[in-house]
Amino acid sequence: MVLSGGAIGGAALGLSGCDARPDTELDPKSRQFPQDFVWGVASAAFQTEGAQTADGRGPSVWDGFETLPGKVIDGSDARVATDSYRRYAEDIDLIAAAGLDAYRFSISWSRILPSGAGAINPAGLDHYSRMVDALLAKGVTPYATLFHWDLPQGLQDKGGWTNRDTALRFADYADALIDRLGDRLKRYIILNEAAVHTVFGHVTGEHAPGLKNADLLGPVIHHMNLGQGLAIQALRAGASDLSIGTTMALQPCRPAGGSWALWNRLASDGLDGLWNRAWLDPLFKGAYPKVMDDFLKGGVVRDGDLATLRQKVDFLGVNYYAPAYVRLDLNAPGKISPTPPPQGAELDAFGRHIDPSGLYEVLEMVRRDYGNPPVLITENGCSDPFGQRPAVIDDQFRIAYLRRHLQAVLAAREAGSPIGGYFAWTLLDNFEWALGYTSKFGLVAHDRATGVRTPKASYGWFKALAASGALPPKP
Ligand code: GCO
Repeated sequence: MVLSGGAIGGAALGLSGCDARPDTELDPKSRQFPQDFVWGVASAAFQTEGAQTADGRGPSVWDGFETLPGKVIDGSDARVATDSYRRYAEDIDLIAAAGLDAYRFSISWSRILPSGAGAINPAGLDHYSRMVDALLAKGVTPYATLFHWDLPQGLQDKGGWTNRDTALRFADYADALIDRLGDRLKRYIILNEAAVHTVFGHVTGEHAPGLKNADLLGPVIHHMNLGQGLAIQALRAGASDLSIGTTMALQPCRPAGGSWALWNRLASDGLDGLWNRAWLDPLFKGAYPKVMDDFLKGGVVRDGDLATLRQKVDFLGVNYYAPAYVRLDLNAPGKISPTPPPQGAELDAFGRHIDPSGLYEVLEMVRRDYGNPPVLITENGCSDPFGQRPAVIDDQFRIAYLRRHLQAVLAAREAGSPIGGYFAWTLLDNFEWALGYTSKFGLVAHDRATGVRTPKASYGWFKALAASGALPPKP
């Protein structure tokens, strides 16, 4: 998920376009990934599990949100989704049959602590324990995300991430996980795309919890960063042999051109601060970028917090889909409005620019500005054209998208970025948040009527790639 003109209405407003940028086909010297490169697929609990009342799970913010009229465009919900809570063994078989090394999934906080705090639900832990065992039995390494946007409703009722206490409860949740799973589950991703949850959930209202208040940006950003720091500490206290990272939706932020280009540059720098650096700077430097000053007034950051935010991570997870194009708009929240990509740019189903050079650009930013940490690409992929139509099984457009972005990964590695793995988003067509089931990102189609899973051409292509580690050239 990324910030885009289409997603928050900029394109619909017919805003002025950006200066044209040539589309790129990055050209790495070698097409060979190293032997130990990690090939995987990624998913998220709410988008796949279904079984929303099974085994004592409590409600999450998305359970209520998805039932509100108009919030999910096809009127659908995730009560069944891909039924992966029950059918996880089939999913794991598909991953193993593709010869993949790793599966990134997320744990539902409200299965472990049904109201977000208080009594632990052992049946929830049992589920993930069985899943971890099933993965390990097939030789697939589990990577568990702790928070993929499904905050327990009980915590939202007390203010959710606007309330500092949520950060402390997040650490309790991490503690419960490490205690039960830490002997076998060694790889953790703390937050998934906190910027998306912050902006879509608290400013534009397109995602749960559906709030629309730009004043919440500061507290939500800080409390998520604080929760992340505390959760990392809790995990490390529980086991000493973990690999811990966090996943961000990094996007190059590009200004609209034309006569307002200089002003628009202010907007794109501002968005870069809020979207990318408000998360990277605290983690790697123990500080907030200047753009956060106004948002963090009033004692949100307490003494000692910045030291907690700065943690050693074993890797940074980078999710990349498309660049963001913006312009200055004095009437918009944060004075930033999305704007369409350059005229003539190649677009994806969301109307976003398909631009692998943007992935190269954010990887270069991480290398240059943040001490060149180990990186995993924890999500990258593209959707079928929108609509209720059946999945495209011969999905050559997806193969082309993956291939071109993997070229950017190879090029960034050659420039010196230690990128150790790539997780395609996603295994199965699933519940795409506010787009319901109209947007399909899977390497495998999922028939909602029968539950049948049908591999697409991209599944076979990715399987061959994982086996050889050699990226095929442009056909
Ligand atoms: C994300 C999301 C996914 C989306 C994907 C496609 O982290 O962005 O994990 O939930 O499905 O991005 O929009």
